[in-house]
Amino acid sequence: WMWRHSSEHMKWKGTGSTAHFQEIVLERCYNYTQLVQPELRDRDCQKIREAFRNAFISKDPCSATEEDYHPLMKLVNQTVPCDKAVFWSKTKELAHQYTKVQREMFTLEDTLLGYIADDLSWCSDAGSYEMNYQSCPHWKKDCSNNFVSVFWDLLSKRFAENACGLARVLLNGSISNAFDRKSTFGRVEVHNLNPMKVHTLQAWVIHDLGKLPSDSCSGSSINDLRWIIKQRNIKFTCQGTYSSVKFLQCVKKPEESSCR
Ligand code: DN4
Repeated sequence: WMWRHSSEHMKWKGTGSTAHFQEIVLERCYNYTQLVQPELRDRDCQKIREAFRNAFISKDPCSATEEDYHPLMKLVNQTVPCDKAVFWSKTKELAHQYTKVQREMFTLEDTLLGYIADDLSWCSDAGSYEMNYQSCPHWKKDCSNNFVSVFWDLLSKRFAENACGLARVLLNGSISNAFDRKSTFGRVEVHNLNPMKVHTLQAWVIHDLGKLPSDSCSGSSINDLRWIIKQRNIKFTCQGTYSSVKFLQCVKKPEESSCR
């Protein structure tokens, strides 16, 4: 047992599969399709759970490919209405608070597969019909083609490809590079917006209340983004404050002087 434990199960540097992964996937799927977005009520959650599992079970956890997830993607097949997609980078909590209030807007995690997988971890081992609950490959320290990273990259790519009309992105002005070319947003989503479908990318650069901003619409990282987007024939706009988001921040910190 000691040998199995150390050399077989703790071999990766990332957190292991989430306990009760299968049950959580099924429960989230039913919650989403029956209560959150009933227009997807005909999706088969048992099949979705099975296709998700089949994508990675008994496979080498460092050899994931997009094809592994194609059956799952095909089962779900969801589109987001035009003008409603919200991208984010280093602003996950705020972006989700925003779409929770603005119910018609969608981050990736407000689509079925993003909702199911949010904050979960999953992997197996070559030839094993079990999940590995001890450890999974860390995307930086072990391998980038692990099943979690490939899943989010594929989902992010599709989310961007399907966006239409006005697209929005919530960026973090309290860090030095609000736009980071190496983030999923900078590496995948920006390059997969379709100029035939998306006319404008609107950036909101939000900074923490009561702190001086570290980056802004006129900073060099946003200029990078502006340049990339214009190069792709999409209009770019940027604003440093956005009242709807400011109100959300003020709900959490009503004592802030800028909230009075
Ligand atoms: P970010 O705030 O830099 O990263 C968001 C989360 O994704 C963090 O927990 C990152 O982990 C993790 N992450 C980023 N890249 C990878 C990767 N290659 N493999 C595994 N985990 C990764 O923001 P971002 O710009 O990278 O990603 C946000 C955008 O991409 C959004 O517009 C979403 O549509 C989409 N997305 C969402 C998720 C999610 O909901 C994940 C990836 C992409 P760490 O840097 O803290 O270790 O979880």
